[in-house]
Amino acid sequence: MTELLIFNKITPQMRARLEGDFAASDWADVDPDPWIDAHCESVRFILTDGPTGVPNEVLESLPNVEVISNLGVGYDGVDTHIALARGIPVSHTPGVLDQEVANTTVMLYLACWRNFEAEMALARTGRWGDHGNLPLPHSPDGRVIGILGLGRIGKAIAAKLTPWARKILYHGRSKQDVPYAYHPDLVEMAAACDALINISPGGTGTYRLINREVMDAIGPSGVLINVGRGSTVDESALIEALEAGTLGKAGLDVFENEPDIPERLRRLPNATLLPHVASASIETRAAMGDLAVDNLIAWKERRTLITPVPETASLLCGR
Ligand code: A2R
Repeated sequence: MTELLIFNKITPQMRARLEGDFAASDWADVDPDPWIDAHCESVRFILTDGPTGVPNEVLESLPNVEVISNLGVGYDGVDTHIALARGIPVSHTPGVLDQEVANTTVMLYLACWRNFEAEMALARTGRWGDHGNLPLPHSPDGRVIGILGLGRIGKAIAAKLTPWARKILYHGRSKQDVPYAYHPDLVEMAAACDALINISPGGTGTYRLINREVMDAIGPSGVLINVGRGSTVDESALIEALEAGTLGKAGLDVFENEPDIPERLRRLPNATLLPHVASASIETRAAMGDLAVDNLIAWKERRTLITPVPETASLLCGR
């Protein structure tokens, strides 16, 4: 009988580790209704990731779930209100991906300013000679960089982008003891910076926080980078702003309806696009996979979690 139900795609290394400790099934491989009828009582553990999440109706049909392990730091696909109400603690994988996401952000930042997607495409066409070089872009040097979400990853991004920054600003719900300038108002920070980087969590609190007003404030010579969640940016307003040139450029790793990227966005020469790969190196994904599996094993062996999410941490008190 299945103890562990897996919703996301996992690496062979993760599967090898899990097979030693759990009887597991993949949700993608089962015929949902008959499978639930046969196995609903036996499932005690769930593994998923941020974008995949756990459908509430499936969770509802599994009465004996004890824990949900989320691969990745963002867990906006898991309804933590329902998990808390059911007494199900949730874990995630913070910390181990900070440097890799910051690496990707630096590459996206530089690629955006220097128009690398178009430059690389031109180099590959074989028409460089006929076409000549593209118009000169502005330099990434000496910029005022604003960070929305100066948490673990935001701080790693700030450190890695320091060589290009004349000044670093940040916005969040609270001021921190850091050597960067706090801006309690997001629109005001957007107006003050050359590049705004989003690395805040997804979910209702940040839903479309980067709206038309924020994009207008970044302005026609400014850059928006999104390595947080697609839901934080109003994607329709973003496409309109990039088409009209009221926002200069965008560098995007995340989108509203992944894996679909709207065709209008894909056609834009002033958008640099990545398929949600900010943490996607062999080493970092291995560390994230290990931590996600370690959390499941910690629960099975000791009824505790190594890296619980704050919303359900109270369920672990006294363990
Ligand atoms: O608001 P604060 O002072 O608690 O700062 C947090 C900020 N944040 C927000 N800022 C503005 N409006 C909000 N509604 C809001 N909610 C949270 O985001 C904090 O500085 C930052 C999140 O930092 P950490 O919790 O350390 O998360 P981490 O590991 O940096 O990952 C951030 C996100 C993930 O949730 C995934 O969506 C993505 O990066 O991979």
